[in-house]
Amino acid sequence: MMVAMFKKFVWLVLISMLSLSMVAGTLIMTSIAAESQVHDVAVIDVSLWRTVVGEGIRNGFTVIYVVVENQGDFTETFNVTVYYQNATGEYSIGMQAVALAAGAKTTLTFIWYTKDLAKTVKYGASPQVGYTVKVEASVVPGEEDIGDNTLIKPNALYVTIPGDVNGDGYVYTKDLGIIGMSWRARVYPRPPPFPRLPNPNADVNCDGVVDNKDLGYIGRFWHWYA
Ligand SMILES: [Ca+2]
Ligand SMILES: [Ca+2]
Repeated sequence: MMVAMFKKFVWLVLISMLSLSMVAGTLIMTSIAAESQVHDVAVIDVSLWRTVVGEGIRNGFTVIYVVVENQGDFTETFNVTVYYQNATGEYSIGMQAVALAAGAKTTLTFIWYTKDLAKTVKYGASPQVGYTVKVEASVVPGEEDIGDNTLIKPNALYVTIPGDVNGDGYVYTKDLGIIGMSWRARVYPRPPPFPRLPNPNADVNCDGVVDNKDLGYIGRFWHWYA
């Protein structure tokens, strides 16, 4: 009788130990799975459509294409802000909110009006200096990998004398050649990859077509130095 009860007790202890360890095992597995799930958004590419603009062009603009990606395991909503930098500081170009499912990416479009930007190009400088563009994705709750939330593109946009379409600080035959290559072409913003031609920099007055009006700037500033 005692022996039978003892055997039963031993079995009970063994079974409970086994089920406890199974529960513990499940708990451990669950917590490992939870730990490998992350919150992580990233700015993975920044490209500018027009890369050279004339100083003071009334309707001057370029377009900035920003690719952001949700590299985490949850749907995220975050802000993407684009700034430009020069020697005096950092200024906002625009901000957009974006919602992305896990693993998804998207291209955002920002228009950058350039009329009030001071010239950066100086004839003879090597390399030429342009405005730096910085893109920042806001940190989402629980995010640890925040290094890829910021992407900086140095010399993203060169501002120069109108007609200096290659941005080397001098208005001459090379600029004329670039206008010639895109002559009569319509230029309009489109996401990358950008075609080699037409060259949007050739549209000096930023009205969407390369024509006599753009050639007029070359004539007006012929052989001028920035
Ligand atoms: Ca030039
Ligand atoms: Ca034009």
